[in-house]
Amino acid sequence: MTLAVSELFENIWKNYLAVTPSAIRVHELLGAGQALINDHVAYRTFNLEKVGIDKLAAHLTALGYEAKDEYHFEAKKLYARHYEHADPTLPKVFISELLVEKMSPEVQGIIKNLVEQMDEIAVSGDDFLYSGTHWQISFADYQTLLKESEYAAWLAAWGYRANHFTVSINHLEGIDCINQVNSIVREGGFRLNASGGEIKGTPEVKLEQSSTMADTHPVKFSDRTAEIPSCFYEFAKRYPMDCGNLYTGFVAASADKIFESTNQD
Ligand code: OOG
Ligand code: NI
Repeated sequence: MTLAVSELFENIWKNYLAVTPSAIRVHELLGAGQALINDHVAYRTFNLEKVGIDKLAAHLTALGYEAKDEYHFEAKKLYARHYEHADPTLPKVFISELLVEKMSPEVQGIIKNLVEQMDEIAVSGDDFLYSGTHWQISFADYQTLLKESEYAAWLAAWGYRANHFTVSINHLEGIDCINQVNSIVREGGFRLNASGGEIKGTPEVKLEQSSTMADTHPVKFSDRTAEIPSCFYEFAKRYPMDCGNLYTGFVAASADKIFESTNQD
């Protein structure tokens, strides 16, 4: 039985809040108690057969989501696709995957070991998109991943949960531009991701984005507990295309910098 789409996102949201308490504060700052519309949520995975993008997307396509554009990230060794629903109030979903074969043999070995620990059936469970990790990893292996791919390390520690939610600036009452959003969030005590500048994208590419740096939260590794970056909040403003409809895709050059919102100091 598949969950109703609203129930699915409510569960994803609760699971995200459990490690991202800042999200409540972001809502207070921007929503003044009103419900906010989320432009998109994002997931990370490995491009291995058992857990590739299609496995995550199956939970969405079953609810009417459709695959749209794809994106390549050469330096970070990632591939991504985004999904949309016909109901424009439902968040788009951006799913990326690490090109495991492009990692060093040592990192490939660690990742394959993690995925081998997973029960095949977990991936098709109703709760998969808010199920977290399905493996044990030592702190030393986490550190090895971190040296080569921050993305791989984050995924190994946090697993299958929304990496971020994204406030749709277009839907905010009384706030129009991303500069305003950034000021409010900064004055609220948050640090913004400054990689490539606080604002990624321009009206010309039809999408402007910014994001907080991820909260930190304790993770239980197999041999110790450590406090590491968890999840963050993003802000997006979309601009109309020539036809008049808002652009609904993503911008690879901007996304490349948004990934860095889970970097450690
Ligand atoms: C995804 C980064 C890309 C966007 O909106 O461009 C992204 C991630 O950090 O997993 O979310
Ligand atoms: Ni995003």
